Amino acid sequence: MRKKVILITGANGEVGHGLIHQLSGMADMPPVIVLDIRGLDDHMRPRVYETIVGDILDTALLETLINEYEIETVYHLAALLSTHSEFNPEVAHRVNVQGTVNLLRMATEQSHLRGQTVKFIFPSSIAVYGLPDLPTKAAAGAISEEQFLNPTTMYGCNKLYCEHLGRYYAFHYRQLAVTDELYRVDFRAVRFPGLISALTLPTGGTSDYAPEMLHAAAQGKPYACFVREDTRIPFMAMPDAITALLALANAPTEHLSQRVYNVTSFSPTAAEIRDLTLSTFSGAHITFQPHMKRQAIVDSWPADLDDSAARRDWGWQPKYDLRAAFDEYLIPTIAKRYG
Ligand code: AKB
Repeated sequence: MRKKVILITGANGEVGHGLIHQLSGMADMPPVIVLDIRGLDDHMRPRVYETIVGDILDTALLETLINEYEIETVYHLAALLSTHSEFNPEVAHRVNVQGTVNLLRMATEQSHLRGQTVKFIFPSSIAVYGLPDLPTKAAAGAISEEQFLNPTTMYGCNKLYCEHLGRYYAFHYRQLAVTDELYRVDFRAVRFPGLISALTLPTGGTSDYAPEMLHAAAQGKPYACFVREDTRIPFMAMPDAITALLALANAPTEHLSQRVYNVTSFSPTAAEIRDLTLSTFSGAHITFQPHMKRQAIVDSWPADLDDSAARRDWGWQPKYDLRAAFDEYLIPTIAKRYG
């Protein structure tokens, strides 16, 4: 008998840590195994059943995993983020797209082996959107899943294409084969806004200015924000992002009218984030020195998202609005973290 498990790829990132915390505290959950090229931070290891240091491009390794375990659900978090990806787009494509194909293929094979569909949960991103200019962005308001799908970054292109791949593997994989595919993957994706965690800092993203500003202030370090004060994109506190992943994973299939969902919480300007940061860390030294090329990326992302489909289909409801995110989660947790 192979052991039933949940697999998290890219588990040593900030979403991975949050997800492991949450899953390891839940009753009646299969144990978690993690796959990350960097391994897993020591303090997280007791929370998981096995840590595999490895690459999602290593198909032999993925094959070994499905022979050793019965994987019920895959949370495929491994990815190179938007800023990082622009420095080496082809590497990003390999990791973000080929890596996802490898995992989808593995999950399909696993579905056959266990005679039951494997759930495949995929964090997509606001980077799939591309608004042509600031007046259009201002006029567009909260945009729905089908609007402005013209990403300008390799990461955004990768995420959008992987959403299509997910739907393909879920509904059309090997559609011309002589024998019908009895078990395909159960693919579900959320398009995340920028995420802000009190415990970890992201690396290589373009929405990173918000968490960077706050973490720098908490440590008494000066921070030069790389976007203009009036820059507005949607954000979410990390606990809500984990709630969204788990709620989507647990939603009854018959409730899902689509496979890719927007989720969002609040849409502050960079100046509003600064003001809230200063209201606690009054001595913080925050300046604005826009990096024009990173600014252009953020300007192409929407100011707000329409997440009504997620609210309707699987009861999505963020716990934290902007004020609550700062007062009840970010400030107390971050203050404790840096003493
Ligand atoms: C990034 O900035 O690349 C990510 C994202 C918006 O998906 N945080």
